[in-house]
Order: sequence, then structure tokens, then C-alpha cells
Amino acid sequence: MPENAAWWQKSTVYQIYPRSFADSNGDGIGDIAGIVSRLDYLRDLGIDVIWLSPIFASPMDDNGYDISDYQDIAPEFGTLDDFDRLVAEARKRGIGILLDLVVNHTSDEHRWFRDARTARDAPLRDFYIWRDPAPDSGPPTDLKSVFGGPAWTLDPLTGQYYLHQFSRRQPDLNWDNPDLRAEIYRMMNWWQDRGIAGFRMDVIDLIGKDVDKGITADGPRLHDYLREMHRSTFGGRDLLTVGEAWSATPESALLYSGRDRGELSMVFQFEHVTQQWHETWGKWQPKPFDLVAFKRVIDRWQLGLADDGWNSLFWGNHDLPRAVSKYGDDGQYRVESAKMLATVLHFLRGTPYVYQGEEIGMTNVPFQRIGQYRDIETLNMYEEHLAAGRSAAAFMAGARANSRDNARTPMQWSAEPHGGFTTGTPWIEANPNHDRINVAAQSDDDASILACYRRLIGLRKTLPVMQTGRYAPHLSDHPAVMAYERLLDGERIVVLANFTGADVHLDLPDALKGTGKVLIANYPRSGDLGAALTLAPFEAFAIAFDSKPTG
Ligand code: TEU
Ligand code: CA
Repeated sequence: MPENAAWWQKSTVYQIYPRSFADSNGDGIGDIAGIVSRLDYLRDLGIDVIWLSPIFASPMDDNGYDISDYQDIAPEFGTLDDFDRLVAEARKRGIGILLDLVVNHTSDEHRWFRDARTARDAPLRDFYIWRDPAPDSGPPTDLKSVFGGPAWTLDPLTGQYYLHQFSRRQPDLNWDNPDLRAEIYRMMNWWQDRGIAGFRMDVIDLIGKDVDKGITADGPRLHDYLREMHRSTFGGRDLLTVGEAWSATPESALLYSGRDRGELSMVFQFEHVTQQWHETWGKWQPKPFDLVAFKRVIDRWQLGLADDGWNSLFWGNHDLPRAVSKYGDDGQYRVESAKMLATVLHFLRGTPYVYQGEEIGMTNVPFQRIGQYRDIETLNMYEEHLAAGRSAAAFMAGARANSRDNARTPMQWSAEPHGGFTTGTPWIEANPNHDRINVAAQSDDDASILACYRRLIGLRKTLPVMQTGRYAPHLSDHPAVMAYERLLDGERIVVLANFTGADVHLDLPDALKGTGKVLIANYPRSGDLGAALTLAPFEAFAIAFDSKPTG
């Protein structure tokens, strides 16, 4: 660990999905003015950075991950003036803004694609990836889109197929074209000059692809392009850059985020997510959570990036189910398990990311009809699974467990209609539990999940051992308990957490025994860790010790 940690190694990031956060004008869609009106809430939570999911001009085929103009704001979200005001108002509260850089693909309405599709020799044709039909006049390869169907669509005017790894309205950009890369860097610098704190980079592991060899993720030129991007844009500035990389391993994470590599601050990895997916039906077939397998992944990442690179830490985001529903208990032990998950995550080594609503223990949404869903992936996959012979009931159970819309229902501010998110009709229904689970019900309650998040985020600011201390796992094979230490100079923190709704009796290894000070706990607990103890359902605590005991 370098002597002086970077600012982003000490920070906590909060992700906002603008469409669902706060609606200022009653049109049912969250907007930038709504975010500005909630900045005091975020300051009080203690976060340092906001990651804004895309706010750029877009036909919203994929809720803004299909950008038609990188240098303008979608009218439903506001204007560039609103954005500048957000940056300024956030800065007054010590908060930086991360933009979501979606540069693997654009919208089919982007002017580059509109030009590219006009003729085979159109000036910007090569900004995208075109191939002749296969001999049978079908798609050039059998590559599939993440959202279902082939990743190739025939454009009748020019008789060639274009590549789209997501929807057919999200054509993939051709990163092998240097003019395209220069345009992207120019655009990034334009945003950097507006005072942003950095970028979250959408599916960045896909930009170096070699599609003719069938290589999409982690392609041969990926790291060349990232180093070039770094040199051409944020290299000279002190920004936070985090790449979304579903293909990342601890080994490749060192290539992205190694100290002397000149690429990114860190990546989001998903091994702990995909590990929980079904072999055939993927995330659309719920599987019980396996703590031992989960800990194996976390340990590999914590230890693999101990000396170089840096971890990002998250339970959820706008593509994933609600943390408490996935990893905890969203029924009887919702409060206990949400605090337990928060405690486990925030004491790990890395930069924590809190997804909107996680800090109040928002849960998955119990939609009963496919018509209640809005997400393109969920809607397409419903058709695909039914066509493959699966029952609607089985698919719906999978959607209730893992649809991206679980994360996208309106932020629950109060017990008012639609959770106080809008005075109009929200673009997607609010979770009916907003009458119980909301910010207003928790803001003045010291025993709330929200208070627990405030405390954890505050502790990270003051405890160097929490920021940069070494990670040491314990009880790796225990099926119910996660246990680890953080160590820095003479300081030591022990974290113990029960991931089940039953009491767990534990014999503690010597390394974890001692008498210290309780930093946080979700049940009454003394700082005395003797030979044996019982953890209550979803109990978690962190205890600080002055020095390492012998033995
Ligand atoms: O997600 C990448 C991605 O692959 C996800 O769609 C994910 O694989 C899927 O939800 C799992 O089933 C990013 C964005 O986070 C997502 O919101 C976008 O839809 C996608 O890229 C395309 O830009
Ligand atoms: Ca609005």
C-alpha cells in the first residue's frame, strides 16, 4: 500500500439511477433537479461521490445506456445548466460526480450511426462493425445478444449486418478505428472540463474485441486502448475511474488497476454474482445463496489485490437484485440482515458503493404480471424463455428474484403515494412496501438501517485501518459465518457476521480473541471476545483492538 492513499481509496460512492431517484416536476420520471433537492440527504449520509447512471440524450431503449448525443442531457432529466448546477451544488457539500461512460455502443439514433448506415462508403461507416451475411444469408456469426436473439441485425439499405451485443438499437462501436477513439477522448475531456470527479465505464471489457475470432470480452487490444485513453484524457488529473468488467479475474484486475499500469482506478467484478446463477437458466432460475462459495470469491479478490490494484465493493447496482433480498432476509430479519450486509461490506478493503435505497433496506418488488416490468432485458427474456418451453410461472419467479427492475422501482422517501418519489404517475410502480420502508421513517431513528450506513461511512473516514489495512480471512469453511480481520500497524479490527436466521454457536480461533471496543453492532454486544460465543440471527459486529495478541 502506498504511504498516501488516493482520495478515492478513502471514499464511499453512492449510485443514483436518475430515472427512479426523485421527480421534481410530476411527470413520473426522476430528474436532475430532483437529485439536487436531495443533496443534503446524501451529505448527511456521508458519501463522497455520486455515480450517476446515464443522463445523456437517449431514446431510452435501455434507459439511457443507449446514447444518441454524448454532449447533451436527455430532456426528461433536464439541461446542461441543470447538470452544471448539480456539479456545483454537490461540490459545496464535498461531493463529486461520476458520469457513466457508455462507449462500447451508442444508440441507433446517434448521428454517427445515422451516417454510417447510409452507404457502405459513408464517412462514418467504420465507426461501427459491419459484416457481410453468411453464405446462407443469415448472420455472419452465431454470437448472441445479452438481451436475447442474435447480436447481428441486417441493415437492408446496404445489405450488411451490424454488431450489437445489447439491443438492436445499441450498435457496437468499432474501437479499432483511431478517429472514433479520438472522438471519444475529445468528448471525455469536454466533460472533465465541466468539473466531474471521474467516470464509471460501462462494459469497458468489451471494447478490445476481435469479433471475427468470436472474442468479445477481454479482447487483445483492450489494455492498449485503456492506456491510450488514460494518456489522452484523465491521465494528468486526479479522477476516480471504475470499469465495469464482467469478465475480470483477480489476475486481470491487476492489469486494469495496477499502480503503474496507467489504466483505471479499479474495476467492478462480478464473480460473486454469476457464481450464484443457474447453469441453464442463468439468473432467471433462483438458486439458494452459498456463503462458502461466496467467501472463496471475496478472499481471492481481497488477497489477490492486497499489494497492487484496488477493489470495488458492492452488493447491488441498477442491474442486480436488492441486496437484502438476495443475500439477507427481506422478511422477518430485514433490518438485522441489511445492517449485517452493510457491516460486512464496509469493513472490507476497497471502495464501497451504495446503491440508492440500499441504505434504507429496500427490497425486491413482488410484481405478479409481466406487464408490470419495464426492463428490456426482462421483457425480451420472458419471450425467449417461453419460446424455449419454460412456464410463465417459472420465469416470473426468476424475475422476482433477479430482474433488473428490482433495483429500479422508485426510491422510497416517505409513506406518501409512490413513496414520495413523484406527485404524478411513476414510470414504474413503486414497491408496495413503501408505506413501511422509507427514508422519513428512518432518518431520526438511531436504530435504523440508515443510521447504520451513516455510522459505517463515517467510520471509514476516520479509521486508516478500515481504509488501507491488510485483510485476513478466518473460518473460511464455516457455512453460516463470515469472519475477518483488518490490520494496520498496531491496529486491528475483527468483523464477525452471521448470514443465517438461526443462532450460531462458535468456537473462536485464538487470533480473534481479545478485549476491544465495539465500533458497530446490530445487537447488544460487549467488546469481549472469549473462546466461545453465540451469534444471534444475522448478527454482525466490528470490534477494534489496540494490538495483535500473541498466538
Ligand atoms: O451492463 C452490462 C451487462 O452485461 C448487463 O446487462 C448484465 O449482463 C445483465 O444485466 C445481466 O443479465 C451494462 C449496464 O450496467 C446495463 O444497465 C446496460 O443495459 C448494459 O451495460 C448495456 O449498456
Ligand atoms: Ca421529472
